[in-house]
Amino acid sequence: MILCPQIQNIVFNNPINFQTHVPQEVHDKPPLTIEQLREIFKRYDTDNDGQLSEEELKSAFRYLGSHFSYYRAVMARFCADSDKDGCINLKNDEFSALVSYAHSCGYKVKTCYNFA
Ligand SMILES: [Ca+2]
Ligand SMILES: [Ca+2]
Repeated sequence: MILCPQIQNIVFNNPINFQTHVPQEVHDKPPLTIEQLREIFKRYDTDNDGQLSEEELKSAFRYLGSHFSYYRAVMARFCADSDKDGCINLKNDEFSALVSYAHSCGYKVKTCYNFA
């Protein structure tokens, strides 16, 4: 490709750094609030039994952007499943404990750069 000298000058003196060029808005996303997390988890009770099963938890964490949704689902049950039935009850303290746990992970408004 032949460029006129003026263009060449611009191109070679202003290299674009693709490694560090991440759109600014990705960094500016605020973390999800407790209220937003509650709504998201409720949506993932897909069989509407008032409980979040392991599969439903994994799907919710995947939606939140977790690359380790299995681990997060295990940890969430460890922190929140107080009656140890394997599910998170959406109608009692288990749900609040789950939401606090997810909140502590600092998930942000959906981006593809969340590696939590
Ligand atoms: Ca369910
Ligand atoms: Ca339970």
